[in-house]
Amino acid sequence: MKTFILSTFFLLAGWSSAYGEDGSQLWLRFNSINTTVSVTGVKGTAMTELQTYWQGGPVVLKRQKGLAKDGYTIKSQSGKIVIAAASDAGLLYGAYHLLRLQQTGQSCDQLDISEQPAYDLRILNHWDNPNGTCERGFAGKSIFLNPNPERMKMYARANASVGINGTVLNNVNAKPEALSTASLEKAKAIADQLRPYGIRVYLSINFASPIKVGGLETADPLDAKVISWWKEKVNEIYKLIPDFGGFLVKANSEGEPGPQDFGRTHADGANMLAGVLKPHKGIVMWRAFVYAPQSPDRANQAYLEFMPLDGQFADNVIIQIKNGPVDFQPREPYSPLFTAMQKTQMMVEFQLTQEYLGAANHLVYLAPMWQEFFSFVKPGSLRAMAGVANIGDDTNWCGHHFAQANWYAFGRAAWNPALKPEEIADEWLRQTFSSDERMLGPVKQLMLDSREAAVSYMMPLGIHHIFAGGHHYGPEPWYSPKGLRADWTPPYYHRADSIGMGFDRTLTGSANVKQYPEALCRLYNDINTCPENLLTWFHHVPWDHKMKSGRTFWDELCHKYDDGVHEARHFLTIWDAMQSYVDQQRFSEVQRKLRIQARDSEWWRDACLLYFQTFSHRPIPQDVEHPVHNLDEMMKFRIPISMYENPENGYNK
Ligand code: GCV
Repeated sequence: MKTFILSTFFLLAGWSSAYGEDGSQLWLRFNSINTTVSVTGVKGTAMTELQTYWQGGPVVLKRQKGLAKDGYTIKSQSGKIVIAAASDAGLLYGAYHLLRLQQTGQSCDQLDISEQPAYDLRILNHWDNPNGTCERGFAGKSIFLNPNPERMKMYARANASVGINGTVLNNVNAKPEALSTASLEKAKAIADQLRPYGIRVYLSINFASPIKVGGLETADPLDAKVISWWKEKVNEIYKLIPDFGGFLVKANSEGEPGPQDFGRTHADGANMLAGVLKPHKGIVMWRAFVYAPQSPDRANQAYLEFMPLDGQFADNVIIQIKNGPVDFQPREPYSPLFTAMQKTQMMVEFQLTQEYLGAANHLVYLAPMWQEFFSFVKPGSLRAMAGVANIGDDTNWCGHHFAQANWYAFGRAAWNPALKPEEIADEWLRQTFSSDERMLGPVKQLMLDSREAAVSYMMPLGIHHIFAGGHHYGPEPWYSPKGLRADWTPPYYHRADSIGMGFDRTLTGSANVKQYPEALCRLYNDINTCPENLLTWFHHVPWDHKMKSGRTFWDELCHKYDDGVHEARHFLTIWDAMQSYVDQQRFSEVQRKLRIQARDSEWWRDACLLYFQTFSHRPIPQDVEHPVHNLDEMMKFRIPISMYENPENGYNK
């Protein structure tokens, strides 16, 4: 009785700000009171979740043919709530929808909901290594290293609650041993834990596995022995994991092996694997993240390699393309392959882990960036959505409490890319923190502004890839060690000189603009019509170029960096005022991170402005806060973050 009264108290009062929370419950902070509410109909995970967490009226779960795969309806009928779906997964998504309504405080009286996902495949990509490190991971070790059943269950519930239905367990820089029998047995154990939540597992494979694991002399995709090795391997996988999803492949990219090593094309490689997976209904997600040291413009490379193959891929191959043509930068134009390829199935790869956005130290809500992408690329032109996971074994899963929002938003956007970033942020905040309007309004705004602020203090006006070598955390626009390939150094991208800065990708430059549809090509090609937020992406912009604000380019650059710093400081001020609406533990942990973010933003501004000033030879405008550091100080500064220095990761770019 006492327990019931206490939990009812918390339910009514919300979580008291006096109580600490560690973030381990993510957005699923239900009070499990095992109510006596009747949940009848189809037995399974949907029923269990509702029996444990639903506190409203009676619910009936029923199967209904004719509804879309994974789709569901929720209707109020004669005093009951009826959830109908064609599959167990659909019922589960319906159950979580209902729980979301409960947790966000919405009325569940007159329900008439009908939902179906935009994409069948909504997949997380873990860049987890067999030794437990996570490439570009900032939230501890891999959750798959020693899978803890409770944690796995929470992981599965969290994914299913936002509609994520697939997970690639290992890094795209795949170790051959990912296909050893021992690893496959481990993958089977994880698959068994995730299956009740409608989640399939996939594996990244190393293209040279027939050599490295199978002892063959070649991995030529057209070699009969190689094909039969893959067949046997795939049979072994499906014996262990009958609903195995398929392979994710990084081939001929950043030193990974691939079909080109044997004089074959991406299509030859992808189709061979697709052929062996096909009888099992498996798929191949073949990445288009390719670039070459000799290429005069890295942004051109994927198009050059993949366009000639348009229409040549098997029907169970999907080409997985990063949202931008270079590499998950704070702002990039969309990858032109998305509008160019017409006869090939494509999926977008977003990066949830903030490799280029302040790791787990900066609050950067990514849904606005994805919305921007979808304003250029029609959601219907894609088959699927993949997100590089930001999940690790940290108590709060993602390193930063607000990074959980990116995991959440990814699932919601993969279900419905038309959802607005503010709707998703609202839902997430209500479930994760509170529905108190005094917190909701300001913090939602902070989230919505956060990506643009990060662009301003890191790389405004189209600047890109001026990150510190290797770890990609801070600024190092000067980084250019002797002998390192040029496209792994910032000067390759910013090209600052006495005239101006930026990469000339116009028709008279690298002609990258030509890879875009004609109207965009024209728009981007002309310095006077090119959107200013992509100006130095497409143009070498003279320091005195007149901007829309009336300022010179140099002055605008100074203002942008400085605006970013002020915004980062403002985020801290907003959060500081939230103490009474948020539990103490998460309040302090977020506050500490926001302080780091504000300090880092100064570091970015000072390092970049002082460095670019050595080319512009112009003064920093009077109305801009002047750098508090010196350039040589900045150039000597190295951040000792051990996780970045892990030799296992072998970063040199
Ligand atoms: C998994 C970038 C990252 C690499 C990553 C690569 C990729 O280059 O820095 O860590 O490797 O992208 O997406 O394959």
